[in-house]
Amino acid sequence: MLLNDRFLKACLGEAVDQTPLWLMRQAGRYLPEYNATRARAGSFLGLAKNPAYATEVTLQPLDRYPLDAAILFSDILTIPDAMGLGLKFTAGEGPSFNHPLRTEEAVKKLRVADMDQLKYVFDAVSEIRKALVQDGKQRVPLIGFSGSPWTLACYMIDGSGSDDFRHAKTMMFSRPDLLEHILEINVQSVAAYLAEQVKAGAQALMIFDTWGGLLPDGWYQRMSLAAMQKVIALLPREHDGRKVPIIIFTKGGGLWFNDMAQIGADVIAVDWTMSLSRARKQLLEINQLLALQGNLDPLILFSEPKQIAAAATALLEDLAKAPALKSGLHPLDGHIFNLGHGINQFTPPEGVSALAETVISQSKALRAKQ
Ligand code: 1CP
Repeated sequence: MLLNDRFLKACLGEAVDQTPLWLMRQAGRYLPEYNATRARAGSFLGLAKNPAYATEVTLQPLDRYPLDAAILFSDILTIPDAMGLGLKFTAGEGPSFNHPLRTEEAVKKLRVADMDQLKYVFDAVSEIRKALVQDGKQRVPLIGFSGSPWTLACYMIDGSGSDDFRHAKTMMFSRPDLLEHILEINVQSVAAYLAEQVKAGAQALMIFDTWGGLLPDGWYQRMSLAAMQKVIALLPREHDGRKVPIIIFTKGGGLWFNDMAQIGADVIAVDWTMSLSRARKQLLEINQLLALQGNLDPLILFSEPKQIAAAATALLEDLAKAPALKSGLHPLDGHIFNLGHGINQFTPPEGVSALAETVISQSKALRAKQ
């Protein structure tokens, strides 16, 4: 029933005809049609909390580019919002919370998010699934997502975006018991949230650990990785007779790549600090046969189309020279092309067309060579 299942196949380490492509934050402010819908919705939250608008913007990048997956249009901050922290978006300043967790009393009052408060997200998932169907067939699979327990804790404690998440890290160093209490509640919330997304129709799941890279070695494993491992252990691995692949992403986590490979995920998304050939070799060394996702520097998309094409080609050629994940596969199999982080809001939309054309043509040409 899936017209295009390249993305799911690549996640599970199966052979494909060309490398699947999607982009973190593929729906968003770099697209004029997104800005037009957001203006109609009145605000970011008005958009994200309305399943009809969320569906509309989820499909926008798929109508413009030949992408191989859709990602639910929502935000990682929906969970702390449902916990009662009071999410607001101030124009030009980004998200913030009215009630950040700054005292022991506030931390002890925190409860697992009520899934009824997040019904608008699950409604969006089922509406997007329906909208993806064309002539009785689903165009591409739908990815559901959540922030990691640690990354959510960063926003919950600091109360907004930050360069260093000073309050979250101060709590970690001075009162690790309080942070661990928050993380435990986040683990339960994230697992319930992702499981509900699967029930509503999400066909793969991604956990965004955007701020894991702020942690010292040792603390990362204890505070971020361990919590993601607990989430993964709680998740359904199959739905409707199909496997539901899990993708994990720690921005700045290259040093911990081998640790990340051992917590039960199917795919590791890497940022641009590590080459895919090196990542593939490390996976084979430790015999963890996970797929890879990534990892073009998103700022490449500000260059000329020729330069974008050269960078994407170089990335594919690097992986094509690495050993295959399993015998019988091409080295390019078991890879989902993506950026190393979300697409920048000022990206010229034409840059993405150059990228998509190159990924299709070069990943086919390199496969034909062997
Ligand atoms: O004004 C606007 O229109 C808001 C911009 C915006 C968008 C388009 C925000 C606010 N969130 C989103 C959507 C979003 N966020 C998606 C779905 C879109 C898609 O992928 O197509 C996803 C997956 C996210 C995830 C997200 N939100 C992350 C993790 C991924 C990453 O990029 O690192 C994080 C850290 C957030 C928090 C957040 N939400 C929005 C902003 C501006 C931020 C960053 C805040 C900060 O740290 O300063």
